[in-house]
Amino acid sequence: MTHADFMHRCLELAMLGHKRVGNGALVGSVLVRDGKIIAEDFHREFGREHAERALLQSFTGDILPTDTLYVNLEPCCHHGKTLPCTDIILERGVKHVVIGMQDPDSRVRGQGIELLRSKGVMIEGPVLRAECEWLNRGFLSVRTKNRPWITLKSAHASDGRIANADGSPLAITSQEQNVWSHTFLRSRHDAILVGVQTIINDNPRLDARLAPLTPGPSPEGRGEFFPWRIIFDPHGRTPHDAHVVTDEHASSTIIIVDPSHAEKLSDQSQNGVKIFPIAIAADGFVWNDLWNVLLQSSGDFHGVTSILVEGGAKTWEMFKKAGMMDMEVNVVGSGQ
Ligand code: AOF
Ligand code: ZN
Repeated sequence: MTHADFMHRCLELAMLGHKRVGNGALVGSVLVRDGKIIAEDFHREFGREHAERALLQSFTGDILPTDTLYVNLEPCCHHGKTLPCTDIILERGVKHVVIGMQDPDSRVRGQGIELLRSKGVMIEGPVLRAECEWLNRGFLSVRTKNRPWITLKSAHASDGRIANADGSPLAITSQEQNVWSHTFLRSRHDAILVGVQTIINDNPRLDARLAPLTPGPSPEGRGEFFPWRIIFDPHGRTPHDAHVVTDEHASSTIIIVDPSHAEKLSDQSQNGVKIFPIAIAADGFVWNDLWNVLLQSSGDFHGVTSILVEGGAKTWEMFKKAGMMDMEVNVVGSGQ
């Protein structure tokens, strides 16, 4: 087993925190002795212990000077919701740490590494830096650009149509393409965003039901990933019987509405739907206000780090015009 193998395991563990860590980082950690993993853990939930602290708290045996701790993010050295990870690393006598990437958080940014080095801990890395940064692209974006990672996804038939002439929905993509989108797009973002017209036209469920079950931290070990669903609805037109506001996951739905129309949606919050009033300018969001709300924690919502924008055309345009995009995926279907 190599450094890369152990770092891969950190990344697998880190992914189990997806959506649960809110606006925080996805982090996994393993402790290796004589080439074997003897303990592992991950950052399980927003506000809970960080990965390496969770590991060192549950592993109560002695740490040997020859043991190596792997973690895909530089250990933090700040007092946040929990105590600094560097404290427990030093307290427990860990002598060798391998990291995957530097922490972009301004409270850490290299200082965690420096501190541990100054106390005689050997730090190696970054190992698998590109993979580590890719897994945490949302967290990186939040910490460096103050906005989530944004992917625009569109689909059109090979003849260019995105709907039937009368505006009714058109099954553009094949089942295989839909499975792919659910697995590699919907399951890999914290939230899916659409404009209200898409809700009115298509009444979509905006879930990842076609993705294979992913390994999960539940006792059963496997779980279904359920993304946040964000509806951009300036005038409060979301139908009261739409799937996204009536199904069992209604509490994962967020409606962004102009404050002057918020009243129209007030009864929807009974189902757990979150109504976020944000002033809407003529050409779309007041972006700073939008990110302020979507990156912050309030109630059982702890912020998002990545958004998949699924349309429709007006919504894509708004994001494109503002340069609010990191990746664009266009699926070309047969439109049968
Ligand atoms: C680590 N290991 O597992 C994570 C780290 O709000 P807090 O207190 O949770 O702090 C959040 C910051 O802590 C986050 O921005 C990042 O710098 C670091 N996250 N650090 O050593 C972890 N999740
Ligand atoms: Zn930490």
